[in-house]
Amino acid sequence: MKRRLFLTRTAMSSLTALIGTDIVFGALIPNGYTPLLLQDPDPFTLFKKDKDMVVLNDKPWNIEAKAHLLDDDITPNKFMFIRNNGLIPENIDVNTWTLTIDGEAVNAKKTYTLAELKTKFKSYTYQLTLECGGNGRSEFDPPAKGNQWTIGAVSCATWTGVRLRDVLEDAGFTNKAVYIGYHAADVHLSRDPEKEPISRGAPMAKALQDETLIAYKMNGQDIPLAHGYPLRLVAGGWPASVSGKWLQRISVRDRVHDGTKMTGDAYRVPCNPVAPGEKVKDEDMCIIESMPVKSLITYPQSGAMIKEGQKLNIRGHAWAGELEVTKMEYSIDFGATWQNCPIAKPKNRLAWQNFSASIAFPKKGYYEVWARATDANGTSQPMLLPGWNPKGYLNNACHRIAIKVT
Ligand SMILES: Nc1nc2c(c(=O)[nH]1)N[C@H]1C(S)=C(S)[C@@H](COP(=O)(O)O)O[C@H]1N2
Ligand SMILES: [Mo]
Repeated sequence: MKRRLFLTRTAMSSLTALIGTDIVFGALIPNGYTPLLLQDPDPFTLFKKDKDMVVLNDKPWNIEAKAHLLDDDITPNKFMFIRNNGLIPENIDVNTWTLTIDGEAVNAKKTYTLAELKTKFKSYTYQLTLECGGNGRSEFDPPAKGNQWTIGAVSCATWTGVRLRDVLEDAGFTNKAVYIGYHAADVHLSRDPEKEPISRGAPMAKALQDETLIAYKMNGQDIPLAHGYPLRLVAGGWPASVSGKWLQRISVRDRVHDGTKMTGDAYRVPCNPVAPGEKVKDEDMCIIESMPVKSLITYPQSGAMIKEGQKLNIRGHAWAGELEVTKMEYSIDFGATWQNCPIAKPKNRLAWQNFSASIAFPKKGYYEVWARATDANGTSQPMLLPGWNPKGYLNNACHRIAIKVT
């Protein structure tokens, strides 16, 4: 009798959350036995990801999409990349989960339960582009350390939650406020409770934007565990590292937030261009803010074949951090000439935009289709690689697919 009760109620419910469905005979699991799914975790089952997603690292979990998997207008969970700096929190209890607002620039710290957040404040839904600052890192030379993301560390889901601004105003902040910093429940790889895997933030101007949310739903449902259940900061258009998952505390700082991965080479790039491989002084590094203009051809998959005389229909998405994409072009001659193609308006500010084109090829053979977006400031994507930086951030080079006309 006793041996069957080793799993407490909370341990059982977090197991259930991890597996994503009821463990029907869970109460009968023998003492000391770990369910198979957890013995040898298969990330696709564990996180409900598509089998074509690519696992870059399992400690911590880092999983990316391929371009053609990102074809949906709104990215479903199964195609959404996972970027973890530490270990996913265990034993999440939504009944006791709270969010605390504290820091040098609040008069008094204030704590909200999940229920208070959801009932006290108006909720908003926005579709928001989240791209990892290191997306595209694999192409830099000399290579940069870190996950070798190709092009799949970007998503554009819908997020529902309350405005960070409304909560900060309710808590009350002083005119000393400069920056917010988040603190979360994930665990440092060393399991040292004194260390945070990551604690980043944003200047007050970004924190107070309409679209900056404390979200509790993704695509209309509870946020999946790997993406920050039960509460997450979402700051679209900025490096996704600003969007703190498993959010527990926000500090309103009287200085630029100095949490883990706010300093040194982390999420910072040389303020001015440097030669590849060059050492950059700390004071010459700048924090990444709005992400650069970029686009992806999500249909067809690279390597597609068409018959001579047929037209090729392509489609994809383009985004530009805080800005809108105002021009979209494609090239079939390795960037020698470019043709305009239609680009749709975003669903809301900070959402990616859809483009499509119908392309005719002059004769049989091998081609590449390159796509290039231009933002409202007139800045276009570089054809091959942007400026090198020590950690390989901000690669917004044109996406390219191979096509064979037979
Ligand atoms: N608490 C916490 N928040 C986090 C991270 C993390 O490791 N821990 N990773 C950040 C980084 S670097 C990125 S790119 C995004 C990834 O979000 P996703 O896994 O939901 O796609 O989450 C950000 N928020
Ligand atoms: Mo990231």
